[in-house]
Amino acid sequence: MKNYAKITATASYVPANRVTNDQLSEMMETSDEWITSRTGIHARHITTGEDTSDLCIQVAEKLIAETNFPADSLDFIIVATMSPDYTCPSVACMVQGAIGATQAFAFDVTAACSGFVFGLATAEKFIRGGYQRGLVIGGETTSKLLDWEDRSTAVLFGDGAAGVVVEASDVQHFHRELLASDGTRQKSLTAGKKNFDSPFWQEPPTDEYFLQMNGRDIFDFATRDVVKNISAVAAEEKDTIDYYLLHQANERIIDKIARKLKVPREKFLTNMADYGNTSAASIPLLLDEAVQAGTIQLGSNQKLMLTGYGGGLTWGSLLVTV
Ligand code: B82
Repeated sequence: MKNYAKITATASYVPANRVTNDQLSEMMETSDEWITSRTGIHARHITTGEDTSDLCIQVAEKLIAETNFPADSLDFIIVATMSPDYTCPSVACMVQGAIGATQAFAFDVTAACSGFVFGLATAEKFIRGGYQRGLVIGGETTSKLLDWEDRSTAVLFGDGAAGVVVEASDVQHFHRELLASDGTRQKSLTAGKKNFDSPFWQEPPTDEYFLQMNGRDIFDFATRDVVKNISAVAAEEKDTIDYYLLHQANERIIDKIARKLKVPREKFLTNMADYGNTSAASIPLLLDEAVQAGTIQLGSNQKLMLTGYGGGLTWGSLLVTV
């Protein structure tokens, strides 16, 4: 029976405008040395006119071109984002309309930097339930959520989108998953608060529209809770996993997680040097880059750990073969 899920294609798209640490140092009190030593980030792409839907549409078009199937053969489109163009319509519906995926249902997933993993886990359930083919895309224009006067956050994030095609297969490729959330730690990473200004309730203005994070708290979260999560999903397969693809927030997080798991650092792919933290886009961007480079080959049966962690708090891992 053909209802296991399988990743059959990857694609990505980032805005052309590449902003280096040196360029940021001209705009605010920071330096390449400061950013590089603390984060491992050298540059990021920042949109100059494309919104999240525009990035995601580019990714969807590439995925369709790559796989040679008609857009109307898609059963669903899931977009993971915390920086949608609108609250309504969803970015996923904007993609659906743009590419003519007339038979697909479409919706967004909001789980911050875990969004792609949560979306992919959701897609897997749809395939298990009988749907044949869908897109899962992570896309962000976080630059619109940043306080560009705040050097502690403005240097960390980048814009971009990337995604995968998920199709039905008669062979199992999704082996284990564990998703988690902790809303009691919701204030550790926040963005996008819109204050009420209705005839019935006027909230005092705050700066909570801008992304704010407690670096120490979420760093500890990433290196404690997330390590436990990866261990549980890897179980006795830890050493047979070819690559660990973690959310790309900060090189120091990856270093510490690798050390705590006692897994060679080389098994952890990274690309935040070139893209910064692209939130829900970071894992598919990393996956697509590795596929383009030939490090990961779809159809090769390589075993991958996909792990997201972010605001909410939210976190989770999927153990897949590709
Ligand atoms: S930090 O705590 O300020 N730090 C430790 C590495 C710098 C010396 C910091 C910085 Br800078 C950037 C990111 C983080 C961090 O912990 N990020 C996250 C942790 C968990 C979940 C998501 C993220 C994220 O940034 O997306 C810490």
